[in-house]
Amino acid sequence: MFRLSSSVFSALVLSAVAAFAYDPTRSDNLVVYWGQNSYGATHGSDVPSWQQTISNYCQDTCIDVIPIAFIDSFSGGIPDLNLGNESSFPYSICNDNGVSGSCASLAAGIQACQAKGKLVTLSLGGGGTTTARFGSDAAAISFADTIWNDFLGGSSGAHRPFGAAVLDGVDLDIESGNNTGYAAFANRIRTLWAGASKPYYLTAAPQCPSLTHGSGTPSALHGSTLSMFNSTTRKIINSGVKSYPSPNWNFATWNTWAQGAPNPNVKIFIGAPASPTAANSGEYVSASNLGSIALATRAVFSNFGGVMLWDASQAYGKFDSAIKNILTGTNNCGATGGSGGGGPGSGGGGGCTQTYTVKDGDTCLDIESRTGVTVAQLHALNPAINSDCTNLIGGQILCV
Ligand SMILES: *C1O[C@H](CO)[C@@H](O)[C@H](O)[C@H]1NC(C)=O
Ligand SMILES: *[C@@H]1O[C@H](CO)[C@@H](O)[C@H](O)[C@H]1NC(C)=O
Ligand SMILES: *[C@@H]1O[C@H](CO)[C@@H](O)[C@H](O)[C@H]1NC(C)=O
Repeated sequence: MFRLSSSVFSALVLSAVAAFAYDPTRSDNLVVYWGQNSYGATHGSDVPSWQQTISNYCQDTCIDVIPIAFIDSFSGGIPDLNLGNESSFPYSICNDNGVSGSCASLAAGIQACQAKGKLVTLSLGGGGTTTARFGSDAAAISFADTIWNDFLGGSSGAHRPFGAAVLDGVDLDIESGNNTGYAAFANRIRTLWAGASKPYYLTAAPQCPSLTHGSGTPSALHGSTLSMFNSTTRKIINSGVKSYPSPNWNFATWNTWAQGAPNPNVKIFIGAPASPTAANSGEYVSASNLGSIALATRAVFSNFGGVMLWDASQAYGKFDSAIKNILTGTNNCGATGGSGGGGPGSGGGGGCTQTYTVKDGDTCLDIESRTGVTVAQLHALNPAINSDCTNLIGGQILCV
């Protein structure tokens, strides 16, 4: 699933009409991880298109939840924040080692995202790390206190990397190690935010094609998942869309578990890479294929919550809008004014009177011949299309 530099994976949210903010009752929510610059990790020379700051990805209505990835080390009980290319200034976003850092400038962007109804959470773990580990339940409980004070609603004597911004919850993307501490961590942090003035969310991406460890490659978090989510309301699962509908696709098993769980409102999302270069080889499926999988899954399973994508640097303005519009059955998701900011492709689809849904393999010339709209007009109407027209994605909705 998620790697520190490149990778793939999993599951989460959604609903029926255009949702312009996260809504736990819907089944068309879209979760997009941000922080690791998966584009930069695979396109080293295209520096201007590397990951932008978080506020750039909140300018349209496609994304509902943004987990910040990752706290990739728990060593010594100190949360070390790795946001990708942290040492490559000026395209580094910021760096914070849990004691001091340079991430305070993100606070305004995080708050701007939240003001639009989006959830911004903190993801712990990541695919490449060997230092996101708890040695004991006691260490995990202490770490929950630290995360609460440093990033969430607590404050006692804390070093706060994002200053006054109060994140909306915690995501656990634990892909190696053993199960020690995760249930204790989850129970402790739920205790800390119980009764708080705003809702907090706990999610996990346990990368578990199999609930019973019978097949696929479950992550270290897998064994802790059931007890962790006994009394929470949200959940993310790594599901391996490439294996749909077989041999390891077991959404039915998870849905059955969710319905029988102490909290039957737990939501299960399908997680997936937003680009071939955001995944390990062979793990990518196109937006149109993923959309079909999501709609077929939602039609059958009541605990389906939506789709989760890795990551913003490759999803924004392309795959994210394509999937969101498939989930909502509209073309409403897109830029809401302004230039749409940086990032590889932005906006798209919002507010046009006529649309065209890109087919896998389409070129701009194909679209011109199908719609009569010239390539130049296509570019003018859809600023997200790059000059060579090489960034079209099946399922993407264009103005024509
Ligand atoms: C940062 O970008 C470079 C590309 O120049 C890439 O090699 C590296 O993996 C990236 N690091 C992260 C953490 O994304
Ligand atoms: C689980 O991992 C932790 C952290 O690496 C280690 O301290 C502990 O001994 C491990 N427990 C088992 C049962 O392997
Ligand atoms: C959580 O629920 C599961 C399934 O009902 C149960 O097996 C497990 O013991 C529970 N764990 C906790 C910590 O309550």
